[in-house]
Amino acid sequence: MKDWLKTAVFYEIYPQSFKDTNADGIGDFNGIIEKLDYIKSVGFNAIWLNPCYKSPFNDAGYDVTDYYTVAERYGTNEDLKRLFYEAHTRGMHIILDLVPGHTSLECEWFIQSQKATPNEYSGRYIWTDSVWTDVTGISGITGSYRGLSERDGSCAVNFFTCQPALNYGFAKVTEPWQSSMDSPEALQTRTAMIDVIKFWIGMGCDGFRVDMAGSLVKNDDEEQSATVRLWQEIFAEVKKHYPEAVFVSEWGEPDRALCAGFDMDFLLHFGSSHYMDLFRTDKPYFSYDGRGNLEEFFKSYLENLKKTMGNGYICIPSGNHDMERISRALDNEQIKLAFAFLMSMPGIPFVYYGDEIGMKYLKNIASVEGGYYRTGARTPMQWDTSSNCGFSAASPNKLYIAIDPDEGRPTVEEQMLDDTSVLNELKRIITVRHSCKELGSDSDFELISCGYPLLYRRGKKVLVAINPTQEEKTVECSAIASEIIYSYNGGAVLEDGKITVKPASVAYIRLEN
Ligand code: TEU
Ligand code: CA
Repeated sequence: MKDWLKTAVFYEIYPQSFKDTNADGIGDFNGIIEKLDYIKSVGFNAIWLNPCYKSPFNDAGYDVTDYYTVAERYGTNEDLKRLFYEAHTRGMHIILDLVPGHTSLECEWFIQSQKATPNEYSGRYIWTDSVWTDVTGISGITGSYRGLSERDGSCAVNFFTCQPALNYGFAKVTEPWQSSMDSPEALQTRTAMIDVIKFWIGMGCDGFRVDMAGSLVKNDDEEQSATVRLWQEIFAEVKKHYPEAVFVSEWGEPDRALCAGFDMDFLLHFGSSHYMDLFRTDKPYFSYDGRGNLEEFFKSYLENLKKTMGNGYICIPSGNHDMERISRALDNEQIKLAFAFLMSMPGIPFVYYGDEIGMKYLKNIASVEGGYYRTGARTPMQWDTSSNCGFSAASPNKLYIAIDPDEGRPTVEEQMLDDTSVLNELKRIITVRHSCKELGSDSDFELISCGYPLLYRRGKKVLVAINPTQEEKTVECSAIASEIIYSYNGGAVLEDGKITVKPASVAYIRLEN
């Protein structure tokens, strides 16, 4: 395990919306470089960058045209290299987004693959042997691209219609047009993707977040064992050359993902994690009325933790570019408590850009680049009170997505000056995480109670108590306090076999032996 990962706190950047430095209305690499000191000042020491490769942007860049060249709108490969360098000089790390499951329709591989004459790329994608034979009903395939190619066949797609699925083979081959996992064409796809990984790591990137990592082998079994094997084989090759590279999967099944060789996996809005119960259901746990329920969340979490301990990390994100923002259901006070939870859990925390100031989720705004409901969580970062909130010097109608029109919108500048802001509270919380080894990624986790208050012990010695409700909560607790490491809004009192947690407050308490 790479050492830096053990103490990592990640910041996710959606590059389109972060910081524009050439007034074209869209964020760029230079903008990220400009803001590295800010990112570091909040306590983040690692960054995940959403896809920044050449693309028609029908799905915000998750439709890659050229895996080896960055999109002009963000800068050049050299600029990205400089971003890696600038991050490294600050002791920070950067991972890129790898999209191995599909390309855009404009990718040269797909253009070649659509030709009637067989060529090197004919088997790069999943094609049936006739346009009249469709590819529906196979696990891992979401639809097809039919009747638009010179080649007689239907091509499987992985997500939107504009994302033809790359061919890593089928776990169980049931039709003549399906490739096995070890067929030459499936192995060639695999090699092509390994080359992409090697290229960027060679350029100085520290690893990858892997898009739809569980989707690669089609017609897989319930346990996705063929996809697990595929990744094990990919990592065996990559790690021969780059043992230090780190990989986090968008899989949502930590047990499988870590067994496949990933260093970490996300809990997400899909899968069996009950992640949504924390901050995003109609009755999220982190709300004042105390009607949330984390039993299912912890049932799944503890099982996953047991299966993965010592083998990699579970990542609980504050949100991401695919979800409504955490602020949709939580106000700033509740967001502070949510951060106190995220930063005191095992594994690696991820914070989505803008969540650190409680940026709003904008409902019902027009879809941009295939975002649909996700667009409301992708609006430009709000830096200050200058024009376009300091995001861009372009005229407002040129912006990638319009700025939140609410005049009360939060900004970094204003929150930095306000000691009671979400931003300053998060800074304090991350500082505590970095300075207390019991709160770190690897240390032991013991759930004491998941009602109200939420109580758990980290590294045997530190008790975390969180009460999101508006009433004081008292429960029995036999531990003995030695020192309050962190408290917010009154915190908690632990004495005489009881703990009382004040309304809407949190405490990290060091225990006596
Ligand atoms: O997402 C995969 C995915 O299934 C979801 O996160 C999805 O975007 C969401 O559930 C919609 O409701 C990944 C990327 O994170 C996403 O942005 C891409 O659109 C998708 O893959 C295709 O590459
Ligand atoms: Ca720009």
